[in-house]
Amino acid sequence: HGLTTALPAALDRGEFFIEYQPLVHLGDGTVHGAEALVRWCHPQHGVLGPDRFIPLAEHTGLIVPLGRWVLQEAVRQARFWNRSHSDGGPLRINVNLSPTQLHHPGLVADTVDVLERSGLDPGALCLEVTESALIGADEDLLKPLRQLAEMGVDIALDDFGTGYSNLANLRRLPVSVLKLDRSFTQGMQTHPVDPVDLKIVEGIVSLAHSLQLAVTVEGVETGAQAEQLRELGCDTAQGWYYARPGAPDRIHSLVLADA
Ligand code: G
Ligand code: G
Ligand code: MN
Ligand code: NA
Repeated sequence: HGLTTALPAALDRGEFFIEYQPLVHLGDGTVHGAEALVRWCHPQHGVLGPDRFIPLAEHTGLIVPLGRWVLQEAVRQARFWNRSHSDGGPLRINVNLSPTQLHHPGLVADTVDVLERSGLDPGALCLEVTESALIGADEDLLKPLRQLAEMGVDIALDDFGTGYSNLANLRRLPVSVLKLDRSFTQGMQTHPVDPVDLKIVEGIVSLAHSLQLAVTVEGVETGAQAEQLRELGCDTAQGWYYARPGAPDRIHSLVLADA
């Protein structure tokens, strides 16, 4: 595969860049943080989304150095935002971790190193792991996440609700945030909203809160969805209704606008 063989040189040449999508508080619409989403500016094919190359990078192992670069870059960016604006609590930065990164023995040391060199408060970092990556996870896999959580790093379960995980299992995971999958948000768009969908989201939120987990909703595209999800008790949201993923300056101006 042409893209696969081009990946290592692309990393050396600096062809990857990061877009940031804001996460907002559903209560008052202020910015809570941003999720880092990597893109590849390919010299022939133009800008490629992560769906085009993350699976290839996973397969070849390049995801480890690429993921380290994303983490370093996103943390540096968050540190910059927080240096110029710190009242109202630090802006959070969310970074996705793929299963190979989760299994990589250097995960904790690399993360500690990136945080120390940037000076970012570990509590301002949230690592997103998909629900499916943690299904059936044993203690060996959970230990690094536990160590990171003990340092104050938040761990989020991404795409929650799609992985058929045992809800009782949530108790033993070192997770502090559930990111409710976009499909639930889409369910809040029908008129009238399906009462079963409402009950399901209500149930997830109540379980999450009883376990001291925050709930983030993904894929909010309309004000009606935002309002419905706020009424259901969700804490933070992300989606095109607020902003598409974009350049870091945009997050900076949104935060300054809140101040
Ligand atoms: O906007 P979007 O097409 O950017 O992202 C699609 C998916 O790609 C996201 O759901 C996310 O899980 C994944 N993704 C984006 N950036 C990264 C990254 O830096 N590392 C990993 N492992 N996945 C990412
Ligand atoms: O990590 P994850 O898979 O959740 O990444 C979020 C993905 O969802 C990215 O590909 C991003 O571009 C996409 N996305 C973000 N907001 C919206 C939205 O409001 N609607 C839709 N359809 N996709 C979104
Ligand atoms: Mn994510
Ligand atoms: Na997701």
